[in-house]
Amino acid sequence: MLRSLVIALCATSASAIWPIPSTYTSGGEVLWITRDVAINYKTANETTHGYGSPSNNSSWSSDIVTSAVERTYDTLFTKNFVQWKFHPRFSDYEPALTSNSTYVKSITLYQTAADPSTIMKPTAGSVDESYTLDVLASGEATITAASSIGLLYGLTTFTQLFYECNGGGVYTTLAPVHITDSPKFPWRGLNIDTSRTFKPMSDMYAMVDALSYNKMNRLHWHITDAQSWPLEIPTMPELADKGAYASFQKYSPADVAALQEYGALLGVEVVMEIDNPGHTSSIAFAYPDLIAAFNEADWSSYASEPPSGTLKLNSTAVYDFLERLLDDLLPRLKPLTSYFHLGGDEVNVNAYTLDNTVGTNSTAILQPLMQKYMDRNIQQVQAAGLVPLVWEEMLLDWNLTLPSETIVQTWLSDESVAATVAKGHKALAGNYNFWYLDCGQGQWLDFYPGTSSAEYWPYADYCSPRHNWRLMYSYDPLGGVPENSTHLVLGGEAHIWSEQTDTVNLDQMVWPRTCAAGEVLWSGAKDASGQNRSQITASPRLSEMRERLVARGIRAEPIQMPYCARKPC
Ligand code: CP6
Repeated sequence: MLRSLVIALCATSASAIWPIPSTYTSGGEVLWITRDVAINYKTANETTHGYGSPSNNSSWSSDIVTSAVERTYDTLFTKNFVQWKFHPRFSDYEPALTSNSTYVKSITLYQTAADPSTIMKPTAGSVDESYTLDVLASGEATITAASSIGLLYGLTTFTQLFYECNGGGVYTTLAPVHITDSPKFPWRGLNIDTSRTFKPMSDMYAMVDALSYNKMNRLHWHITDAQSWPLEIPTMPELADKGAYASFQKYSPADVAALQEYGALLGVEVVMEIDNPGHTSSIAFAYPDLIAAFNEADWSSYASEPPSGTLKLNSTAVYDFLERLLDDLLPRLKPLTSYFHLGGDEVNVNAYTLDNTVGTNSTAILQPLMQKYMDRNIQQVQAAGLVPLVWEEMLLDWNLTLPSETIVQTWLSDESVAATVAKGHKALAGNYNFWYLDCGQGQWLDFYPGTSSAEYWPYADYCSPRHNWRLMYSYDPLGGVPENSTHLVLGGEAHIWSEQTDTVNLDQMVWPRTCAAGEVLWSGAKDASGQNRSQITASPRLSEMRERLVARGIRAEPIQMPYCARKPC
């Protein structure tokens, strides 16, 4: 009696799937699993591919499944260590491996439809990411999905059912398991800033890994900004030669392409942003004539962050520059993405008083010039076959007319998502009061000559305190959006603006807090009964997710003491 109660408790607390699936039932039977388990891949036309001999067609979809299968073995047997299971407080139940133990006999992957040709650039909504997962007590496991991405997600969930045993071996106590699962939102992203601080490519790959563990599918790469230009543009080598922080802190075309490919295999589309016309003063190191109001001393009159500087708004030289830049970049990105982010945030009209092609801060004069400027950029992005994104200011503050397919990324207020969809546009959520990971890092402006009263500068106040996972978890991208417009909310992104985040603290700054955003985006902010999801039941699951991330090489910070992580304290 006591023992079955303990097992039941253990089974409940161990069903720590993150993000939580749409439906989930489990039992209390033990199954062990070894590297000998066969994983078979059956496609719609009934071809069976055994692991190790995947289809001889070289289509991407079988590469997605093949690499997912390889990672599944690796994860289950070498990256599955949960530290607190070794504490006496949790030694209540560990199954004994005996000669009668039941093993997982086979894992069969059924793909019920052919992958769309866009599978490697999963345009929001175009790839069916759903899956069902069954693990029978007899040891047969099946994952069924319409796409190879669904199979990948099913395998990701499968690995989360298993634990490394204190005495050796890998087991689940949850059989039989039945899961059906599909995402609430098609766009589930992280925005990473590599201009304020450089991130080595190994960090970028690690972010893709961690996103994939959370069934997140977009890495928004805010690659350039005012402080440095680390992106190599072969037709304009001076941009990065002069604009990068250091010659060894640049991203080559091969780096970009390799990250795109790596992401595509893990279901993560890399979406690149070249922020402009604001946030561009790093261009002045190579092309000073294109930039107005680049002023380190009096930056605060012209920008929300030093150094100020903006691409001139009414300049044929700037137009030529933008055309060359996008001509170089977009065709290279196109094979593995459907999107390009054109920025447009935080443009300070006062910068244009120092722009010799404009010479005024009158919005009546600036607005049509901004429309023309953005029209040119958007047309080039669309001509390259990509869907443009812009920050919300272009629509909601500048009141630009944008093609209907343009995706508007909101960040400024609780009303921004509703205001965007009210104008008929698709929106991304990510209010800075909830999903900015950099808030609460304190003052960093002391070195700027224009910041004469750094002690009192209120910057820290409009982005503080630090947003813990619970606050992030309480954010609903659909807040304030009328029922008949929710389809326009594609999802959202957490943001790691990186003034004070580099390779040393990146993992801790992003994980596991971004898991909270990931669950909101995959599972929805509300549970099946329409209530906000409980942080109390999420907490032990997130603690386990954090353990998994650490086991898989991500230095995610703890959200709880091991003593309390699996049971209430
Ligand atoms: N850089 C860029 C930033 C921010 C934005 N864009 C930002 C603004 C306010 C806060 C944090 C970050 N650092 N390019 C806003 C989209 Cl609180």
